[in-house]
Amino acid sequence: SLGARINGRPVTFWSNETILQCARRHGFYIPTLCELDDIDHTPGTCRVCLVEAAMPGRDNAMILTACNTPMQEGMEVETRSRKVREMQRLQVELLMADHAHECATCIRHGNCELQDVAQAVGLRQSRFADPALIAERPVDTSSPALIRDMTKCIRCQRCVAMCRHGQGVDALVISGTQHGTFVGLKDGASQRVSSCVTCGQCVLVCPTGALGERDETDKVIDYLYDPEIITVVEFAPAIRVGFGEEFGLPPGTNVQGQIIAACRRLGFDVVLDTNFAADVVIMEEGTELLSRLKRGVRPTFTSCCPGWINFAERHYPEILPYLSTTKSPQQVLGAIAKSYLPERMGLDGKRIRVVSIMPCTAKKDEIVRPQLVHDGVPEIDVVLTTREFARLLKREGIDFRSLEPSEFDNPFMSAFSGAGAIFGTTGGVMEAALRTIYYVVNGRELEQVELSQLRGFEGVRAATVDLNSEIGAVKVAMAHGLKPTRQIVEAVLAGTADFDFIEIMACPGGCVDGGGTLRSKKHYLNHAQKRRETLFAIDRNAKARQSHNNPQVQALYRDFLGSPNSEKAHKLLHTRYTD
Ligand code: HC1
Ligand code: SF4
Repeated sequence: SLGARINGRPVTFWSNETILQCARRHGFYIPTLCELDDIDHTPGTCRVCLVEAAMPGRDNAMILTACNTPMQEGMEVETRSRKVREMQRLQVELLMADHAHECATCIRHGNCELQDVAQAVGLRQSRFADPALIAERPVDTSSPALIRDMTKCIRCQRCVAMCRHGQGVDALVISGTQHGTFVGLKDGASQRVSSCVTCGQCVLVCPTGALGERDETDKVIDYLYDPEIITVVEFAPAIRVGFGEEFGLPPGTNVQGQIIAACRRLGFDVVLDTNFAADVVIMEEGTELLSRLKRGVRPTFTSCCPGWINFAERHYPEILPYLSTTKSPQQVLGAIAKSYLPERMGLDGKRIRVVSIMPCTAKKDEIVRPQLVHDGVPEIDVVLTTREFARLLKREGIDFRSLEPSEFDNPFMSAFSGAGAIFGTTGGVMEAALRTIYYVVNGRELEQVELSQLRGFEGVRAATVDLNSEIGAVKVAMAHGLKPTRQIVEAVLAGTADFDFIEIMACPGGCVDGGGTLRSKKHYLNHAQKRRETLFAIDRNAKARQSHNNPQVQALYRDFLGSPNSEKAHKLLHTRYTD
């Protein structure tokens, strides 16, 4: 390693190490905004990371962006000189020139990276704000899931990088010129009809309120305070292991009990678990898979992830016949909460509204699919992302950390097996399915229920699992993130992939890092790992680890559906796709 100085202190650096990387490694703070280490993004567009750097033998120091300038032998870097601080402050003030000053009403209130950096550089004025410039920039509200408000965009291009390089969807482009530059959708499309699949990964990295979910907390509050309405709530497998972070708890803390307590405090009449519906999905999808294998139809793709469904429909319609027809757990829960539940509980089904709390933005798209709305009645009435659920608690004055954990008490639709719990992480659906398929074909349980070869974090994983029966071994694969998904889909279409069953999750890591989770600026994949470990622990401690051993699932089939894939099950729990 080579030698230089930062703020007068000798430092070593590696070849090609940037000033920012070297400074960070030695504990010097340089404010940044557009830069995002997690995705290796250093476009140098915000120019907040300015430093003064002098080279040996040169008299005049230069002002440089630290994020994309390499260290050099003998370089003398100043990060805190008065000149540097004034320049950084001016850069942020210039960013404010065409940024809508609507902080109090912004979706990012209290959690905005632009505000944080303005504070970090000591900005106390905004002299150049120009309402005319701001008014020229577009706001796209055409999608049920995502709102794109370019009056808040600071052109950091993190979203473009995430969509293009992270997800490989490439729906976003830099549009316009000069003042009019903003991030648009390809071919000038609106959000609703673009190639975007509403996975929400771009939202996770947006530093401001430019990208966000459609806020539907008001709709839920309307339901909660309407005495005519019976409010039913469900929450996703991944919610319980990520939600505590919003309230300062470590990533991966299991707050299931506090979420149940919070739902009761909010006034929901019936609190259900999406995990229960995940168990039902395994019964349906597992049975469907076996019948397809017997007919020699392969592969079968999972169908629970709506970002994946959007991707298949918009980018690879030829693949649609290979998708399982089983609805997602969210929709399965909605469908039976409006049919089976009222029958069991003696409720008026027409008065029921189902609210679904999901770590996902594409779930908002899913509920308005025409296939999932019957005579104008949707199966699910509102989806709240993790972020909106946190907002709802704040709006209703509920102090989450002080809540005593509570337990589910619904005897029909809240119990879950370990298999249902692990749906929230990549590979979980596959593992859950294999436990049940093994039982169905052999009449006895798979002994080794944790399939360690399915538990890696690589983009695509494959395994062969011996079913010890006439079906023989099944070849399975998992992909998470849309870039690996594209690879596997193209291999299937080209006839070069040899698989029976393929699990797809559109978000890297699966739902534990879904596009509706809390926006954590840094290290979010690291958080996803911790959330996933807790899901595995929930599975290990579960009374039943297989979906078919969930007593409430058994009762649902005995008392209502008949058998998996029965005519009634088909009508209620299966769907179709459109190209
Ligand atoms: Fe998911 Fe699913 S696991 S899609 O990843 O199949 O969102 O958590 O709820 O529906 O169960 C999300 C999570 C979630 C569905 C289930
Ligand atoms: Fe790309 Fe997903 Fe963002 Fe759409 S939601 S622009 S697909 S990253």
